[in-house]
This record gives sequence, C-alpha cells and structure tokens, in this order.
Amino acid sequence: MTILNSLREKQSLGKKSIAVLIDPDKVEDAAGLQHLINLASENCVDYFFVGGSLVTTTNLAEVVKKIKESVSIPVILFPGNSMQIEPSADALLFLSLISGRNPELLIGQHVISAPIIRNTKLEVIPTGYMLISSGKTTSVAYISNTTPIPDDKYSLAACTAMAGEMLGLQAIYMDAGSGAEKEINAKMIASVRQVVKVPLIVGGGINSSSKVTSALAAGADVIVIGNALEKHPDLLTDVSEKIYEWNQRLVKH
Ligand code: 1GP
Repeated sequence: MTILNSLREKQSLGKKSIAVLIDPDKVEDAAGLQHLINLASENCVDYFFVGGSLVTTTNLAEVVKKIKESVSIPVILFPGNSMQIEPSADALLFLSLISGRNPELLIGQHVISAPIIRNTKLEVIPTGYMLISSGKTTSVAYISNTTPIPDDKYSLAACTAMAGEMLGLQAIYMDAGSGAEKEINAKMIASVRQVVKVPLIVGGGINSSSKVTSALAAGADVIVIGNALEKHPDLLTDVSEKIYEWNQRLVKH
C-alpha cells in the first residue's frame, strides 16, 4: 500500500500518526542519530520526515541510509528546495507553499525537480504547505521569502486549504516552523480540518504531550516533532503514549 493510501485509511478510522523530523543539518554525530532512530522504533513512530528549510551539509543520503539500515519505518522527504531529493527514501512531500506568494515555491522548484523525481521510485505526495505565524520569524518564513498566515486569521487559513484541495493536493501540512515559539493553536487547526477531507499534517513548536493532545483533538492526523527531540529525545515516549492512548480509545469503542 502507498504511504498516502495508508494515511487515508488511518484517517478514515480516526487513527493518528506521529512523524519524527530529522533535519540533516542538526545531526551532530552518528551515535546521536542512531539513538533517535532506536528511540523512534521503540516508540512505534509511524514515519520519519527528513529535510529542512536550509540544509547546508551533504549528509542527506547518509541520514536516509542510516534509517533504512536500522528500521523499517518509512522515510518521507520533506524538502526545503529541489536539491533535497534522495532516491533511497520512500516518499517525497511535493510541497507547494500555498500560504505564500512566492512563485518559486508554488511551482518553480517543482518544474526543476519533476524530471529528476520521475527517474526515482519515490512516492510523490502532492502537499499543500501552509505556514502559520508563530510569533518570531522562523527560518522557513525567512528562507521562503513568504509571510505566514496570521494565527488568528482562521478563514484565511481555511480558504487557503480549501483552494489547495480543489487544486488536487492530496494532503495539507500546517507548519508553525521548526522550533516555533508557539505551536499552531487548536482553533486554527480545527478551522482547516472542517473544510478539507485530505489528511492533515501539523508541526512546528510541538514540545509537550499536552500540545500533542490539543492538536489531535483539533483534527490533526499526523503530528510532526523535530526540534524538541534534539534537546529531549525522551519526550518521544510521552508523545507516542498520547497517540497510542488516542488510537486505543478507538479500538475500545
Ligand atoms: C518543522 O513541522 C516541523 O517544519 C517540526 O517542527 O522542529 O518545531 O518540531 P519542530
């Protein structure tokens, strides 16, 4: 089954997933990476997202290789630009930054990367990428040269997601940006959830299990957590417990 179909199936059952984001730039050493991979496996993480808005190192392939050698958790590329394509991953979020008005990130980079992707076996997941303001300027907002949607403009976010879905995008990723001061608020997530049927991925600044619960209740299907694990890898246990509890509740009812 494709990753997208598995996401759809889980969504239809109300089951939630967790994705661990690894930014190749922030991998300090092989031991730290291995620890995180092992921890993810022990805690039944569903996906690895690999990428970053500015990847300055050349270890993307090594990071993917290390994950693939160690565990069977699917690796999904989360590319900041067309240079971050690694054929040995399983899938690629083909992101169109629909919250912004930078043509390069709406379609330009896609034109450049399409023929390269065509020559790989990567599963392409067309994804509407929406940046939501989180207080301070994040790397992704700066690098993408776009203005995130203000975090109280609920209908703006809803209409953006709706348009993305009408354009045929198969998932929506709402992101406050890595290490965001404020995670995306529940009302904002719910506003988007109410108007689209595609799987909803939510990330940025999620650094506690209570924030996970709030995002799940608001309608997120996949929770992405990256930055917080760099300092506190053990947080993953709390977070995955929340997801497990949520999914168990479905089994009981
Ligand atoms: C960033 O959504 C991801 O693009 C994850 O954010 O690193 O803050 O967890 P964090």
